[in-house]
Amino acid sequence: MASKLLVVDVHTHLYLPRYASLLRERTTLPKIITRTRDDGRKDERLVILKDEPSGGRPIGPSYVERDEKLTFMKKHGIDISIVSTANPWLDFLQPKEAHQLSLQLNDDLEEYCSTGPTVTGTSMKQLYGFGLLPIVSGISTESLLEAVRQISASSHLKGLIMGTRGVGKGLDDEALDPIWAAISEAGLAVFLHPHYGISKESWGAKNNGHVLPLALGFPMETTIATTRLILSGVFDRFPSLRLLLAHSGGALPQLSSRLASCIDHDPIVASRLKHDARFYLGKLYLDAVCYGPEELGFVSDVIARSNRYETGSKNVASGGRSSGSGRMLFGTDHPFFPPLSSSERWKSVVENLDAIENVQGWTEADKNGVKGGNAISLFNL
Ligand code: 5CU
Repeated sequence: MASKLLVVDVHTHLYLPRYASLLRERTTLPKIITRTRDDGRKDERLVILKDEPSGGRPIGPSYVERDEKLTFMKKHGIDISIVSTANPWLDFLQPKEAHQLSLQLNDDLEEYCSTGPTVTGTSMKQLYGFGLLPIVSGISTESLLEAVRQISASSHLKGLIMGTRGVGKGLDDEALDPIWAAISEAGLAVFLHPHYGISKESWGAKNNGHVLPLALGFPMETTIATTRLILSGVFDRFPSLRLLLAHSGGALPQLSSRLASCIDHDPIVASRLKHDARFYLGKLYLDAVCYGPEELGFVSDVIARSNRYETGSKNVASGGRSSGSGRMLFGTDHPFFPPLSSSERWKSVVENLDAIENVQGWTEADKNGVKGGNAISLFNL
């Protein structure tokens, strides 16, 4: 019962020291650069996205130091964090280096979590992690499977974080079938997270900083990658695959009926799928990083209605908003989007917790589930 009251952050990032050192050594993107300010002090900046305004964003200890993560958690009442390496993971490396580094970083992350503190009064740790696969172009299936086995054997790693490129052709590439099979069999969750956004030509010539790529490009990338997974039949072939989508699944919930209609009008695609596209949304898990109660309520409804779209189900009623909440999980996106002063509480935490609190039709138990109970069940903490 106590577990229902714990707050668990499933969307919280880090760069492990080994990874940060690699970024510091690099001269091409992604990289960490050091600038000397007017007052002579040195200042590190992280450049991970193409065409970043003002030479990247400040990067401080919050990206790397475990104590900073724990201080942030304490300040905001977060009991447990499932931490993951932030984008762009190993995407920019050659297969050999990606393979070696994935194994090292997974070991580093296991140690980061296992040697951390315990939640008072429980046997649960405060830190768990999502590991990394060396999922880059040219990698062998065996190297990917080796990383899946390693993560599975690491008791504090509860899944893995993955971008959308796959081994070069996206996640709907059949070459990944043995990986989906191994991940499903191991009972690991996959946290699907964007990095590339969509083509910068879409953003026009005005300087809008990071707003368009982050607010729209990131979620659209997740929307497209997940839709391609649905269309490829991955969820029919691997029905126990547990996929957690960043940023509440982007635009997919809003577009899911349109998607179903387009599939209906395309017999070749329709004949590939066992169910109406809307059914598959009920197989997903979505973080609750969308900052507004109305958006969370809507996403919850879309998950709740999914059972109506299972082939063969006749006149099944929607499960109701409450039932959709069971697949939604609180997150912060820390250490991205920091406040301007160090004494402030982070808006990304305050707004996402307030949003959960204010969803119409969610009971106290639903809200506690989204804040932490669902994560405790999903990751078997
Ligand atoms: O601010 C950003 O660029 C990001 C990012 O790159 N990754 C992420 O998870 N959140 C924000």
